[in-house]
Amino acid sequence: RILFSNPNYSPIMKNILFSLLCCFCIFSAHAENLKLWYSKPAANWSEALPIGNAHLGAMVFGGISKEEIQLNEETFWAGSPYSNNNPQAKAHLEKVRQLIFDGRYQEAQKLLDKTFFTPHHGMRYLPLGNLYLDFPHKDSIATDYRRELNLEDATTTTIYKIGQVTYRRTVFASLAENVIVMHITADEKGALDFELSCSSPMESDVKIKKNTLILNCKGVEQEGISSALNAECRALVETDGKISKSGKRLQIHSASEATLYISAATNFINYLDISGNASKKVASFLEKASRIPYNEALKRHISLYKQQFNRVVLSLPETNQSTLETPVRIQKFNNGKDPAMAALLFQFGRYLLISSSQPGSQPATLQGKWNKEYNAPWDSKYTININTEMNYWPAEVTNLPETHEPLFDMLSDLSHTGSLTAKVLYGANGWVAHHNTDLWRIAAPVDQAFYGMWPNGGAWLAQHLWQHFLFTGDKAFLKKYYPILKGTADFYLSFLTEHPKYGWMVTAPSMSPENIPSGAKSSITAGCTMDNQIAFDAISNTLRAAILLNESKAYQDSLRQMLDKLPPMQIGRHNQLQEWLDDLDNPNDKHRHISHLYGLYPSNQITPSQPLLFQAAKNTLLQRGDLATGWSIGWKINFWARMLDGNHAYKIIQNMLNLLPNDAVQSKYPEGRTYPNLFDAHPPFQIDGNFGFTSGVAEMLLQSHDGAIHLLPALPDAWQQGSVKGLVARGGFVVDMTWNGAQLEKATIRSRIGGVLRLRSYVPLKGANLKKAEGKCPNPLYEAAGIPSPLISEELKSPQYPILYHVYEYDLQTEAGKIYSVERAGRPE
Ligand code: FUC
Repeated sequence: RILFSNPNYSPIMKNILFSLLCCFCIFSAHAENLKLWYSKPAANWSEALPIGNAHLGAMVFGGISKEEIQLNEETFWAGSPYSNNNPQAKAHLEKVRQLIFDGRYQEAQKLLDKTFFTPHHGMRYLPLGNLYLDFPHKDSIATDYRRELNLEDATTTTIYKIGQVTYRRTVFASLAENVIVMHITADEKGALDFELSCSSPMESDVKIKKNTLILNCKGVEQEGISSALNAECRALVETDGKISKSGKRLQIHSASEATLYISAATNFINYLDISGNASKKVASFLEKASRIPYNEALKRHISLYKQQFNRVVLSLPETNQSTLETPVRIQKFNNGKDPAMAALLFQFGRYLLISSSQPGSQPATLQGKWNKEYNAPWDSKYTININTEMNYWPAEVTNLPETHEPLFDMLSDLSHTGSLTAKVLYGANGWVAHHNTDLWRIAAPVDQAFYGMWPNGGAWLAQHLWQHFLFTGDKAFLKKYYPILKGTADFYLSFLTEHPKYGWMVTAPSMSPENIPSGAKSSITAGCTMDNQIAFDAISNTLRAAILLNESKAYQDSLRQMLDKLPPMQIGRHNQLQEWLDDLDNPNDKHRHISHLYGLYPSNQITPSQPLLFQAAKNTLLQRGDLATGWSIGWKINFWARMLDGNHAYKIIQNMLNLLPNDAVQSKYPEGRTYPNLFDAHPPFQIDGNFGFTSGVAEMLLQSHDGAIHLLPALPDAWQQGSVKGLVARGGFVVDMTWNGAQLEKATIRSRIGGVLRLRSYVPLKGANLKKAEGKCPNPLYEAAGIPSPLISEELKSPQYPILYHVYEYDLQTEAGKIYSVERAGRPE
């Protein structure tokens, strides 16, 4: 402190001293840096700690006299198999299009509401119930209390003392068996007594069978779709003490330790089949799991978890502030003295992805797998006009490709339901999904035309298939999923219609999610920019896949012809990227959706190789501002990373790491975007913001969408020193990097599948066999999108933009499985 407050030191000197201090701290504090910790039990859900194994989710409160565990089971949803296609739609399609092209948007919207929608707007994800453990302790006499969530082993621990006795509870959701395991110990023989009980917000019934508590819950009807799911949750107790029963409670006395095995199931088998048996399933999970002794169960869980989690390590400088308890770290983040906090939040996103999405599970919903509400916000379903896609942005780049699989399974279901929707609503080929779906894989629009008349959700989601291929080069995967990708292109080939004024082929009816043009009363439109960009990706990526898989030339030609007829991007009179075909943007619009920048991120249609477009996208970003809902802030981190502006991305990170203690005090914390448990606040809690944050940080460190693997493309000044291991680039390159003075020092790259590695860097590099890059991108897995030049509004004539940045580029021929190293060869010119 003396050094920092010394007026004799210049700011540069202070910076150097701070950096040195940070360097020292990286090594001294590492063991603690991946823990969320608290000195008090959770007073509410936003302070409780999430655990999950993708099928089961739980929030652990860590109470002293009363422990609470709030539970979810991923297939417990309202309703039953159904679809929401309105058979009247197709007969009105021509009329709707005519109204749109005549500029009679409100009339079009009314007609759409009447003929394209049904009373069914998606079913909701349900809570299961709460498990309570009542201990004969008084909160007030407990000492040495601490609870934590350790991201390194995916366990939560609560520890405290009553008198001389230390009580410890460890809870984890096993990735090995489908159970949540809770282990409770007292370090004095026989000092552990508690009562176990449960409740549910659902219509439910509790029974006790020997050492097992059984909760049966009924699902609910919604919007006229009858309920067909029931859930059963069981908690089985193993202990060295005695167990007795008192009404609907299990009593455990005179124990030194107890292990609870908790599991749940429903009768859901798949979106068409609900003939399962919840009791049988849960009984078999417990039968298997309870035979495994606690220590062995813990070992198996940790080993599976580490196989995924340990693939990426991000080290940012630790300081004294990094040792403070988590809510205080959030509160103080903006003083700039805790760089490691950003690394914790980055890894928390990876932890949440592992815990909410695994092969064979459902995809993560708006709340991941964690919902306590009887009526969840937005039904906690799948909003596919941004939110579900954002959930999976970190999957490939942060080296967790298996977590992506549930999304691929959902795409496979949607390609079936969506092909009926395409036929019934539009008489179109291929398949379509609109802006929401749910457990039952509905594909027709929901809510109202104003929000939901958007036929591009399926095509956007399907780009995740193509992206998985680019990251892995896995041709067998591409072949398997090609029909789904192709189905989105086929939809556009038959659905797009010629715009009478412009002659381009456009989506109609549609809207730019969930925004309206300045002064308009209806959102309904034709061919808005995001639609054109998604159609471009669906068609051009299908074309690239078709070429690789030797599909017929005639089909390839039909795709090429359609690409030529899509509207180009346009730069409008405020120097912005136009959101609509006409120049209707309001430069003061702060809307959370910046849909037309889909082309900047996640797509690669707007890059520095198109400087006019790149600058127009930047102007749009500046006009929209830096504040927003949680997920929109998450998106903006990715946008600024793609803008190659690390300091601006960091500014957005600061807006994210702003404490909201809980939803009840929202009005006092209008800018609060992170709860004490690090869940992201829309508000309310929505998990996409967490995932957007994680992918945003990855995007600041590594990019691979624009003709090269760009090392440290958007490093902020705030991260002077650091290192990262295990990020993945397209082309199957696993990248480790260290940096100093906010510049790359060294990179080590493992090639998973061989191929040419084109490296891009702001500093000159040296390394064995490194050659100066020449010619066009040598590796199709990370080549640029190749889009037509933008149109520029009359008012703007031809804006001049400066050269953006200087880079060095090198090529390196790689072999599968080999490791290559490069290092800084001097200062940039
Ligand atoms: C979209 C967003 C909202 C919210 C909801 C779940 O409709 O516009 O902000 O995230 O999804």
